[in-house]
Amino acid sequence: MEMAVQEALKAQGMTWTNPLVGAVLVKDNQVLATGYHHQFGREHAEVNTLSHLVNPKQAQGATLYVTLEPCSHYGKQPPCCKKVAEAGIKKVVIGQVDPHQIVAGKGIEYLESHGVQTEIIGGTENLNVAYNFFYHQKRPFVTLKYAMSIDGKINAAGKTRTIVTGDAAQVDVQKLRLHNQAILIGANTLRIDNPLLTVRIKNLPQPPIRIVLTKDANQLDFTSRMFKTHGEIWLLSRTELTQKVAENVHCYTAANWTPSKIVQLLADHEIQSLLVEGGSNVQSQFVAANLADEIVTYIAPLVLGGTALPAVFGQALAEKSDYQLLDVKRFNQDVRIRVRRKEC
Ligand code: AOF
Ligand code: ZN
Repeated sequence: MEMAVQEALKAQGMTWTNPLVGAVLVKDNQVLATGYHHQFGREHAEVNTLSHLVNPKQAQGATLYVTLEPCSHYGKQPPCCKKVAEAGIKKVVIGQVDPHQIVAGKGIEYLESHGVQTEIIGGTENLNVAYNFFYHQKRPFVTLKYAMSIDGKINAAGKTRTIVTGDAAQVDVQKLRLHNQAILIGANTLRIDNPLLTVRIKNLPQPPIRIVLTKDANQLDFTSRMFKTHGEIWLLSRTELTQKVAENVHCYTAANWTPSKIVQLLADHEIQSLLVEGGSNVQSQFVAANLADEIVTYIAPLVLGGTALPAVFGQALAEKSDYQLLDVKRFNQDVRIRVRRKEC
């Protein structure tokens, strides 16, 4: 199963709202074939693995290790459980049951009723944290990310951008973006940082949707770097946009875009994950609404001083929020701390 997990990870960032799935076909203690789901819309891990056999007959009597329950529905691809049974596979060892309602145990039922043994061993859930969360909670998994100085500040006083962390930490942020289907910033961050919010370490077929939260979309500076790049951009505004900006720019209006409304909009579009990159006011609204599921903090050995802008600032909390530590990792001079909400 560990090999199957490594297979699945090869497609990081490529499967969009589909899960990462890997598989290994074994017979007589020998690996016959490995495979994974390469890209959203393409063949599933099971079929990809079977396609690597020199002779399809080799599958007869073999055991398939797969990180997720084989699917049972006709979607963009035909049902894998049928292909597995037809191939003559004797047993399927499954990393986790698919939480997606269209499958959710039906793949296992099909296999069992067609003479294929199944065993659920668990342990692959971390491959698809947001996917699992989305189908259980019916809303996207929200991650807050910020970089701060050792004295807890994200920006020096004034209106210019402060580079807090070094290169290695910034590459890590690219990986974080790879795992999210949407990235949110506030209008102030757009103005001050002028970020691209793109993934530059891999060419993604479906890059994360970039979302800007603003009171009035008409006040945004459309000459910002972000608007010169490809990929969808959503503007969440109180007022309608009076001009057409570009094909890739969409404006959604509401009287007040609270975190729960934002999360609902994303859920309606089946977006499973959201990365909130700033600024401190937008992030504090997510914390106050108890909608910050994971917080990723980079801490740099730098003191910005008492007048600089603190992290997650602007909104009082009704009560303190407890998180649990996921891990601590060093990136040269910087340290990354990841915490997750206890209920997640
Ligand atoms: C994948 N890859 O290897 C497996 C999946 O629209 P479809 O046909 O691609 O179906 C997507 C669903 O199929 C997905 O939500 C999950 O429930 C199931 N299994 N999906 O993309 C795979 N095994
Ligand atoms: Zn499938």
